Amino acid sequence: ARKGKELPYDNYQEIEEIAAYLTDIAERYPDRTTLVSGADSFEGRPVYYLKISTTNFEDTRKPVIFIDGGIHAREWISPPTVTWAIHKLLENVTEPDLLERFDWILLPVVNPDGYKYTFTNERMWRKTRSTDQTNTSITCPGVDGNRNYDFFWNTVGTSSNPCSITYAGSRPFSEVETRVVRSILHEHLDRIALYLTMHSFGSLILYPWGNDGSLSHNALNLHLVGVAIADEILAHTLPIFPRYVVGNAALAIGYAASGAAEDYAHSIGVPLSYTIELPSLGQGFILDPRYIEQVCRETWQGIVVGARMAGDL
Ligand code: ING
Ligand code: ZN
Repeated sequence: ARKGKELPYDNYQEIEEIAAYLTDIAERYPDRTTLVSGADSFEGRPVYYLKISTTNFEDTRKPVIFIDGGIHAREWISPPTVTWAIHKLLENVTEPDLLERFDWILLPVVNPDGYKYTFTNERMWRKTRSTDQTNTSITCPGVDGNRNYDFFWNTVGTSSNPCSITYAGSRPFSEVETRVVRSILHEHLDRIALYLTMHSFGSLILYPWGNDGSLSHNALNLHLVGVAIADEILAHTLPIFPRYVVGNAALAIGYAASGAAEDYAHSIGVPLSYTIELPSLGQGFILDPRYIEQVCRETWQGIVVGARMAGDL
């Protein structure tokens, strides 16, 4: 294929650049990709995801690997790890087995409005940018996307106050952006083998249940695959980065929270479902752009191992 638009990995990727990249990729790889806008965001931006399949996505029975990013606006290292996966599956294929064995769904930015807002207005914005009738205070827009899923919704680690950064929303799936993820999960539920939702920060691989610290029926496999991903990342990381810790979400991160994507996906039947907290270097959500490519590379190596194990279970 001709060389197309390239996304920066030495600087953070703007929402318009990601959209242009996805459009260009879909044009350059028409027989392997389908670009879908799951919906328009609250402010009218497309919530894009790319389906990748070497056969026909709709009539194969291959297991699906689903990865999303950018649900939390300020966690800027998350979207490039998803666009890097697209790059590695289409433009720089070093693991052809992953293309043959699996279909892929890659959604780099779940929350494009919030993401945009962190570039233009407020670097530390976390939530969506929606307002509604119940969210009376127009001064406090936005819902925490990772508290908005329908799993013990608004019961722990959440707030009913629209001005809180962990506002759960007026009801489960009040946000059009989380409804896009819900639709993908349900549409392909019978074959999603692995779901990863990319966050920062903390160098953690978290698995259910995040709402109460209890373990699921599949906890042994969740832990086993999580440790394998962490070991692979460790083998490819730099010594300056912290070592990944793998564990139950509530216990490993130190607080319980309901309505998270990872818990919801597992509760409806996705066997392997994780929140990945990407690394930072002591400045929280701010990671020097010189490390973006390194984090993308090591995270991809972890995804490779996770996918292969998911396919073998
Ligand atoms: N961390 C996640 C959050 O939404 C999490 C951690 C995930 C807690 C799942 C509980 C369940 O708070 C970040 N960085 O957003
Ligand atoms: Zn987050």
